Amino acid sequence: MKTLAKIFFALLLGATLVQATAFSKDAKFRTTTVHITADKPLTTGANTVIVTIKKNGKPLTDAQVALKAFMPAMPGMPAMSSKTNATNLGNGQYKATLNLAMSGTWQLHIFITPKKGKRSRVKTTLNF
Ligand SMILES: [Cu+2]
Repeated sequence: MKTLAKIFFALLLGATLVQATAFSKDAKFRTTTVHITADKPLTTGANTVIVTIKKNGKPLTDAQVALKAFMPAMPGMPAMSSKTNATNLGNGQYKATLNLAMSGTWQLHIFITPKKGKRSRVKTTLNF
């Protein structure tokens, strides 16, 4: 009975983790909207994020997406920046791993290059 309870709890926890969104942020540029989520809270080091992109309310499925996180120089700290290409997961979702070297406020630029049409850049900030 105890084992069964443990298994049940593990399944429940697993299901919860899959659905959990510890981080969420929205940004917009003209008709392009971006919804950024992460299963875990942002932290120093590698962070996997899912970026959902819509154009005129419809998922943008065929874009090349790159993310650039940067922090300007501060007293006693050089400027920091990391750029990464996102993987297309389909349905307008793109997955990327951001490397954030320290806590604080990061500027995030999302570069979106659709197969057809104009390129766009959506700007936001990440804070942790
Ligand atoms: Cu800094």
